[in-house]
Amino acid sequence: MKNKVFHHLKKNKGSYVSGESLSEILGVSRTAVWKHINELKKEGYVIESTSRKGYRLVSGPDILNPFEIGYNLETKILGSSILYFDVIDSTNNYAKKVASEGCKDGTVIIAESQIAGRGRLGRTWDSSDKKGIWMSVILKPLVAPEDVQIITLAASVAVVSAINQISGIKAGIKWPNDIIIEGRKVCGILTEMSTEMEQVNFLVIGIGLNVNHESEDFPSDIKDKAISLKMAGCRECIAGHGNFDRIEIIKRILCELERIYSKITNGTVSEIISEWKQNSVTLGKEVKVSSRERQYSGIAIDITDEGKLIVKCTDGVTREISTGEIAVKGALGYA
Ligand code: BT5
Repeated sequence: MKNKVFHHLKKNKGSYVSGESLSEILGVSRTAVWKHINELKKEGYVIESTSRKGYRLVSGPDILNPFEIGYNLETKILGSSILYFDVIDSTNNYAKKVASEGCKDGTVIIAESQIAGRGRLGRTWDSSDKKGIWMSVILKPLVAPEDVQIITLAASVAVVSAINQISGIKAGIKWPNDIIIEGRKVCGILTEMSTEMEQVNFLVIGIGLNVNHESEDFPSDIKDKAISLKMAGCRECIAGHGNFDRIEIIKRILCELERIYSKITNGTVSEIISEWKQNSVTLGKEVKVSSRERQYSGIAIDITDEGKLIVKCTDGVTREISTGEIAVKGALGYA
């Protein structure tokens, strides 16, 4: 009921709604309405009330309230269920747990901070409290395990597109799925899956996006290579208090991810590849590839329909790289 009160206040975009009309619409007493308003105020919502005009939503707290994310969310599957934590070890860990217990397709796990945020290959992901978006999306696609790479690429395209729509900032994708602004990493994606007999049971797409960090919020070991949307600027797009609205960004990412994910189900995967290429900061560049076996240098010339990077190596051989790390040569050397 508290959520419904919020929705009606939000719908009226800063105008007053009388206690009487709220009680009529929601079918509860005016005292009950008043109680829910007080609960919202306790959570940090600023709601003006006057006895003549009623209630007016002025602003909300900077927390990722699931009912705010769900408000007018224009998706069919993603965000069908949103589980929210103040602190968690890792949203990917929790996502894998609930997915293996049988949760809804499109369930999203979100946390304000992670104490054991994970990157790939056992690396850590810095997840400062309330500064970023640390979330995992559970998908149950009807694809074979070898086709999962394309969904990871789809996720990076969705994040780049959401960043651009919200902030006007043009981020780029470093293969396979690091998202980069001004040569620094703003977002990392960790895709994990459970498979059985050549079939994917579920997929967890973990997205870590730095949003409202100042440079000093990053630990010293990544200070020179990490950036947030706030640091990247675009002042006119930032809400009055100087921060980006993390809820609007989450909603946009979920919408974009669903838009791009639908290309897998309706067989237009080539469009994902083409969007990825348009946003790539890797193709056409000199790269160094480190795989488990050895290192190669060369030019990244293309990606395959499955998302493998094609590198024309300095030894004359053209190789398709499916795993491993790459460093891309830019103005300041390889990064
Ligand atoms: C990634 O790994 O980039 C995937 C990161 C995925 C994080 C999300 S948050 C929600 C979900 N739950 C989780 O537990 N994880 C996912 P990788 O390519 O291995 O990059 C890791 C490296 O990036 C680290 O070794 C650092 O050098 C650097 N790094 C760590 N935290 C960073 C941050 N906040 N911003 C930029 N770079 C960071």
